Amino acid sequence: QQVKGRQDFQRLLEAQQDLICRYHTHELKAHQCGSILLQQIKVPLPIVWAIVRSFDKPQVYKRFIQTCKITEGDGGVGSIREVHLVSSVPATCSIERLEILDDEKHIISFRVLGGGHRLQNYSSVSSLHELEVEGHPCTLVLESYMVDIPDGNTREETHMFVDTVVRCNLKSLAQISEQQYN
Ligand code: A9S
Repeated sequence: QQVKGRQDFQRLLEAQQDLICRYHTHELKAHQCGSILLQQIKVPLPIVWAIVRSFDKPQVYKRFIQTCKITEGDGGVGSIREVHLVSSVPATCSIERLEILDDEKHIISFRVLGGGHRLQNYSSVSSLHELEVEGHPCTLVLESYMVDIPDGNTREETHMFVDTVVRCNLKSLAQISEQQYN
């Protein structure tokens, strides 16, 4: 995606390079694939973070999720959620554990423990970064993931499939954030 305010973006990447490398570097095994996507949202960070940090309510912006319930924990690190997916996707449910929730660095990470779908060992990290574009407060979201390549699928197919889902979630996050802000 194109990011407006190129210089601001470059400055941000330089300033936060340690954090980005630390949280978005995944050690991939031979049967795994991963990627990183970014989304710029023209909304101040606290509004976006409030949506992203709610481990118990992913359905607010993830359109493939129909319902979610916490089965273990209080929504903090170590909590486990059971999400039920909409009927249009080739999957039923997913059991996911909250791995990182950092309200200062604005990082959230979860890992798939199991469920009725093909994305085994999926894990993702999302980080939010404050950015000013043309004088307006903006949020840059970086989301990286890794996942096992399912039997019978190629690396490219897996990569394309997951990128499509994540891009869709990020676009929806931008929409919902903008609705709340405006
Ligand atoms: O939920 C996320 O943040 C990211 C992804 C890639 C979720 C994928 C998914 O929920 C489906 C959309 C249903 C696709 C899972 C866990 C498995 C799928 O097959």
